[in-house]
Amino acid sequence: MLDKAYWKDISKKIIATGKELGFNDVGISDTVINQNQRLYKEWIDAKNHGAMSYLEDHQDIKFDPENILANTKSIISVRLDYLPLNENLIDLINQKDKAYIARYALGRDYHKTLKKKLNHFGSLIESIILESDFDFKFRAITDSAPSPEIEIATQAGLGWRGKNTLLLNKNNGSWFFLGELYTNAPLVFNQTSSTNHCGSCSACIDICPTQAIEKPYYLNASKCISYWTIEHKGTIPISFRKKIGNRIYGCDDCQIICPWNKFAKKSTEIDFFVRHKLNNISLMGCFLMDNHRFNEYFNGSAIRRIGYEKWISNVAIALGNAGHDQKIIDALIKRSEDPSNLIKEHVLWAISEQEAKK
Ligand code: B12
Repeated sequence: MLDKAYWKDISKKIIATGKELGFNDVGISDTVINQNQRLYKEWIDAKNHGAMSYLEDHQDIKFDPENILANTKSIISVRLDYLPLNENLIDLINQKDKAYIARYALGRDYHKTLKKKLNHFGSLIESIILESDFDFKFRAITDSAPSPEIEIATQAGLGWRGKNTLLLNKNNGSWFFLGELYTNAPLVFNQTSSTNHCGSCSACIDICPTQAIEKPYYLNASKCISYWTIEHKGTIPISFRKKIGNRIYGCDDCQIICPWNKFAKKSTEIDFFVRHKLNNISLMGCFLMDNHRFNEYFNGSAIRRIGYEKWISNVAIALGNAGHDQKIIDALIKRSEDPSNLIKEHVLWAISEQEAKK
């Protein structure tokens, strides 16, 4: 029989192993994760999820770990920092001829990196426990199954839920991904939950270009630029197009402005290093890519998942928002008869925006 002292020792070894493996933080959460289930349901009922129907479908299963792994006894939560560079991001958002791409997507698709690292972590834990004859089972998750990742990370002591709804950490800000290992091992949980340090600050709420953070800790996803430029498949409503500015893939404003991100560290994970100078790329360069080049360029990147039509449509909106430039108008006109209705519609809007600035 393995006693509590054994699992306490193993838990410490697991945390140390995770950090050696390159995770920036590791904690262990209780399996009772349903405290916010009622709020989640209210959020869904109010239709904040837009067309992300999976969030609605998961509402009854997301908060019971048994749905992820039978006989779950603990959840290991990890943090992996992704910020590749120290840059003036406010400046970049204001350079209207440049594209702004969410910083999480400048390198390799994080799902691939985290999943691989988590599975490796799980197999290392297996070898630590091996001698005890315990039949260790685990399942690695990062955004890949219905898991309330921020709730779990909070309970594991990795930070607190910020007013922008993201997990914040006093020494590391919020530029990181979360992932979990659901396990059947009775590991020793973190006992001290982090205190909230948002105080009276409302910088994230005030800066959001679309007022998507309707109140502290409450984001209406169907107003979020990240939703419109990544998750939503069809036409972007006219009312959002100007507010999107030059953000062609995701949005980071609520992180850029967060005072705790002054303490964020640059990522050392090679997979997240910038590819193809995407941190500072011109909108025209993005617009002139053909389908083949798009697929080649974004091979292994999260950006490829939105597909070429959406990419060009997003870039067209940003070109419509750029300063008046005849070269932009000429390039847009060349695509104004595009066989894709999605592209055509956004291109025509962009032309009219550019013409109006003449
Ligand atoms: C769907 C989703 C989105 C949606 C909706 C985001 C949202 N805030 O709900 C969209 C597409 C908009 C999105 C955008 C982004 N996302 Co996202 N997203 C998710 C995903 C898959 C599910 C989140 C979810 O369930 N939302 C539904 C709502 C109801 O859940 P919620 O915000 O957790 O709501 C709770 C709180 O509001 C709380 N609550 C309500 N009232 C109160 C009051 C108080 C006082 C408190 C404390 C709490 C509280 O209760 C609710 C129920 O749990 C998670 C991964 C995961 N499986 O958890 C990643 C995740 C949250 N996203 C992530 C990232 C990186 C982003 C972006 C930064 C990407 C980008 N640059 O474009 C933006 C940030 C936008 C933002 N401010 O949230 C990371 C966040 C890491 C971190 N540091 O926290 C996650 C964890 C993915 C990961 N594995 O790393 N995302």
